[in-house]
Amino acid sequence: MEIFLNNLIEKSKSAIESANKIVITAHLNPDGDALGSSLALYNTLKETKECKVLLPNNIPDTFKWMPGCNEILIWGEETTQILQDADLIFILDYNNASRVDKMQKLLEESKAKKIMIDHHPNPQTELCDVVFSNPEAAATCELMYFFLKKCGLKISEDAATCIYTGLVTDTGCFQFNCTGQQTFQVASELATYKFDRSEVIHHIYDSYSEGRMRLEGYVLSNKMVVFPEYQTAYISLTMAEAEKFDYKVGDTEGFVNLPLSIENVKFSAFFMERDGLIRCSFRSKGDFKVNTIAEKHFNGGGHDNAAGGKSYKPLDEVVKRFVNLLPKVTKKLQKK
Ligand SMILES: [Mn+2]
Repeated sequence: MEIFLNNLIEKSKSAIESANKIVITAHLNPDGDALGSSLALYNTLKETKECKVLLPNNIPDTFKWMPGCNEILIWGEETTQILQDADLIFILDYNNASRVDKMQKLLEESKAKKIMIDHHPNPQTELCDVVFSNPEAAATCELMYFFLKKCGLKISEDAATCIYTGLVTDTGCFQFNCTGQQTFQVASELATYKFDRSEVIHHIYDSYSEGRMRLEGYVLSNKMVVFPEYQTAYISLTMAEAEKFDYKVGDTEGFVNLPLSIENVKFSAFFMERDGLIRCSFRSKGDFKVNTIAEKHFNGGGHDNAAGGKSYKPLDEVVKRFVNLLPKVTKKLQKK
């Protein structure tokens, strides 16, 4: 799918050229792809433009090594002015203004030109002047690579490192189904750069704290519930439990994927009490869709194999609801 139409690239190039204050935004609880795409663009534009990355909340420690990470601004009263003064805003790795939490209102009210680059389905097009959206892309970083190239911007070693980070994290090291021909094309072109690719992997995957490692052991042995008859498993976690293991934001990243390593588990869920609500994550293997379940039952949405939702009910109620839904929603997975 060609989304980088000439007229849209021309529009973006002139928006960048005429902008005096560029603000790059990405979604709440930024992941490797949100940070990768933001910092790739930041590292490219900062040479010639006044440009800032502004995120709704904190960056997980795992990604603090990324080039330019120290210069990222985190949302607070004092950053209001920055968003208000912007004349060009980039919306990266999210499809809807609600994904930037407390920044939503200012973003929607802003008169700045807005360019969205994203791979989540159903983009809020009316929010933006230019939308580059492709749900088939494995990562926003994949799209960012083509965007920078098509705009004639030179991709530095630092920007390449950031793009590679997003590719690696959103594809689980190129293992998920979303990994496509273009993903490998970008990866292969990035291989011509001199940055240390194995170093990127070490930073991301070999950076757990002792507490994070033990928390994983705890949820696997005590908190994972498997339903072989539904090829489904879930993990639930309270904040009190997590805190016993010196919990830090980002520590439960990837927990939702853990049950999928069991041979006959095709659908997995993770429920965690956080920020006064229950965050729900869903993953699946093969053609079992989890976004429809997230949408219909958990106030959320997402990709076919990776989705999320939330609930304001107590954790045990949310889990109960999930378990009660299983006979109905897992029909495709039940052995006849
Ligand atoms: Mn992404």
